Amino acid sequence: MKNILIIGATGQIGSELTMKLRSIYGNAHVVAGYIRGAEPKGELLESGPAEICDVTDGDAIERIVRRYRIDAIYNLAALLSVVAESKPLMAWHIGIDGLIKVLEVARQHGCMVFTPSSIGSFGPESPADGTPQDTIQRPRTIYGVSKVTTELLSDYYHRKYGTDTRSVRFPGLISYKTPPGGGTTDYACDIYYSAVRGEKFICPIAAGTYMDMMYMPDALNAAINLMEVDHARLKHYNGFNIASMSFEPTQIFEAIRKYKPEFQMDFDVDPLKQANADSWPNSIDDTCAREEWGWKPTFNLDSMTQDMLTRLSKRLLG
Ligand code: AKB
Repeated sequence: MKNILIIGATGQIGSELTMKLRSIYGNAHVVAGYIRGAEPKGELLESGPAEICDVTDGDAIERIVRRYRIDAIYNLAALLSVVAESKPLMAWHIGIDGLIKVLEVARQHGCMVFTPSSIGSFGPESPADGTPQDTIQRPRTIYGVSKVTTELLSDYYHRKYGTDTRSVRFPGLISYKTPPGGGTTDYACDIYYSAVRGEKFICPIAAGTYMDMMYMPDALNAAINLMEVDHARLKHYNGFNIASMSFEPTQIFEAIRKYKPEFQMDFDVDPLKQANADSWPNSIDDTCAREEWGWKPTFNLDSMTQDMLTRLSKRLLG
């Protein structure tokens, strides 16, 4: 990767990935692609090039690829699982009509492409514990259907045209910088905001519901390390399971209580989020990612909690 385009650079992953890639590849070599209404601000805007880049506009993507001699695209444009369920056509349009535009430009210009998949690509028939890399994927949400399609379409371009497509199945991502919006796993981020603000947290996911989660620094390393690894080492290309921790609401609550003993939590279960969570794995098996490209997370629930509380306190309380 020499010149990189991030589509969706102002979103939860994009805002941090863009800055991290700029620190590795140089500010001028990483273009922040955004849509109107989600303009970059602050250091994201000031530290490097930024271009309007709607994922469904193939001509715009191609113009940017030519102008900056792009050879790698991180395609992060997507609606998260809960929003997608209320706007299925838009979820498909952004996720799949957009993806094929990106893949076509990549095919014509020889770019690598990274497009995230998710634990939401699994469904109730997938084995729930230690969900294997290659197993049944029959999700019941439009989000999951579009993520399985993302994996298949990316594999198709790889086999048919030799386009270098790669991806991971992200778990719920937790970050103190940009909050997620409209996902099933958002509670695991929101709970820290309540804890730092001294508010009682109302949890929308029932006690005992396990899901895979990951701290953002590990997620960024996964996206970058997979794209940097020698192609010859890979047997899978799209949809690598990656894991670092799996917990249920009471466990994250207790992890926070260790540092904030006064913190309180109650439950008000959201039926849609709960249905999604119930249909997703409790914990996935990431052996293939570890073996094929050396995936190794660095944070667990306790070290993430310490870091989140410290950094979020600084950000919110000064
Ligand atoms: C969501 O909850 O929609 C996402 C995901 C796990 O893909 N965070």
